[in-house]
Amino acid sequence: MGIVNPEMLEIYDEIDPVLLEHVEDVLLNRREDATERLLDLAESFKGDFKANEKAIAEWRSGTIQERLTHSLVKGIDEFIEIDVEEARQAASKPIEVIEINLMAGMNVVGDLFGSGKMFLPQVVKSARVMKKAVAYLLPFIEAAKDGSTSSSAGKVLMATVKGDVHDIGKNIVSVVLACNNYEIVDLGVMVAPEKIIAAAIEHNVDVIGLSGLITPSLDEMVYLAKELDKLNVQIPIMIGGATTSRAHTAVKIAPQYKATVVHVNDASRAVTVAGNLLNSETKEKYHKTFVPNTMLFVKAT
Ligand code: B12
Repeated sequence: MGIVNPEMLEIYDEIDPVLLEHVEDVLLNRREDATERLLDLAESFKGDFKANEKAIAEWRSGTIQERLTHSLVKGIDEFIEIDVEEARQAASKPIEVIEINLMAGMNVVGDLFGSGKMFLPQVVKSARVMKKAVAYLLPFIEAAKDGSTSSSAGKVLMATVKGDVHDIGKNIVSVVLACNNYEIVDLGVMVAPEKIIAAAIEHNVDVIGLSGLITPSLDEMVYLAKELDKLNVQIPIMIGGATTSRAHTAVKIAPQYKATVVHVNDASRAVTVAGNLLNSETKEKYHKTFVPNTMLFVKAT
């Protein structure tokens, strides 16, 4: 038995096959000379800065997407700002770097995590790199804001639902909305339904934005919709986050609530959807597109 520092763990599939064989020989007691062989091999790693430099040079020579994905998967923050800047210069809008490049990298992290090839502490490192990348982009997203309107476009409550700690997506949506003159009431993560309801009423918000990335969050959203309905609240809801879906929103959440519930795929769409929800004509249209019997729901555009 051994206790390891999981932050230092390699992704199993990516361990050098020769090293892996030598280590497994020891751990699984596969050969008589396993220890000596591993010690011999260890000598070749000693002070091997050149090999390290070579490895860095190798992944640094990849495409911008490959480099960003590598940094996210490995939790390396050393080059993230340089690469994000390069991606930003190539993109037509700074938000695209998040929506296209960084999301692609996080999806690889998600897949590796989902298939047991990455562990939680490694994903925490990835999340830190993602946050650093987003923080770098924020001033640019803000600068891209249309300065023509200064009055508030509306008030949006944002919260990650009870039991769920994921906040990267929620924070991005909050920033994007704020850059478009929405006033944001951010309640943070793991927010109890009672707190969301009380804050929505107290701040008299125009839209409630709920984020959820784990399966139990879906039930939380259904529960919250029911509770809001019981209180006869009429504030439209935007649903977002990796595990939420158009189908779940239409079939499970929307029927619980008399006001409009819209599923929003990504941060860039949140602005248009919030705008449409505040416009009486388009709001009505969203509401009517949900037909319970046919389970039809038109995706937010
Ligand atoms: C980073 C991460 C973490 C970090 C979170 C750090 C943080 N501060 O957020 C840490 C390591 C803490 C973590 C923990 C866990 N995680 Co996690 N995590 C992820 C990962 C890899 C990326 C999530 C992310 O940030 N993506 C990037 C952001 C930008 O994307 P996003 O959130 O989807 O947001 C975008 C849109 O969805 C939308 N959006 C999001 N919210 C909202 C809200 C509104 C209103 C609107 C309009 C739009 C909107 O806009 C955003 C930008 O476009 C995902 C895998 C994945 N690919 O999603 C797993 C994942 C979500 N995690 C998962 C799991 C299982 C867990 C744990 C339960 C693991 C464990 N065993 O403990 C815990 C959860 C603990 C808890 N109680 O919540 C699973 C969930 C599976 C499921 N169906 O339940 C996933 C899918 C991984 C997997 N494939 O298994 N995780």
